Amino acid sequence: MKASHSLGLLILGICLALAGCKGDGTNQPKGTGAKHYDLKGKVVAVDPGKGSVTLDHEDIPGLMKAMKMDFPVEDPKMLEGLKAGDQVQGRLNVESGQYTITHLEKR
Ligand SMILES: [Cu+2]
Repeated sequence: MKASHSLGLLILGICLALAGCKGDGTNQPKGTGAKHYDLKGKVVAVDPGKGSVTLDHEDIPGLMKAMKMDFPVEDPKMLEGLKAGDQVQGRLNVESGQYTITHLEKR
């Protein structure tokens, strides 16, 4: 009696787990669609408080032409030691239309 009752709960549990799995199928797993680009340009302005940098960047093949624009950086610490006029290169992560610089260094 007791054993069969436990078995019933176990089967119920499996059904709930399967239903949960099906529901997750509608959600995109995090990280899909992210693209990475090499970035080269000149620092126009640095804003460590906001965690962003304004770059006069060169062409980014497959993404955009050369232009001057703001980029948020992954970690404001990346901006330490950088100032207007520095030639830099780095890595740009693009996900869901959101740009984030994940790597930045002087060149
Ligand atoms: Cu741009």
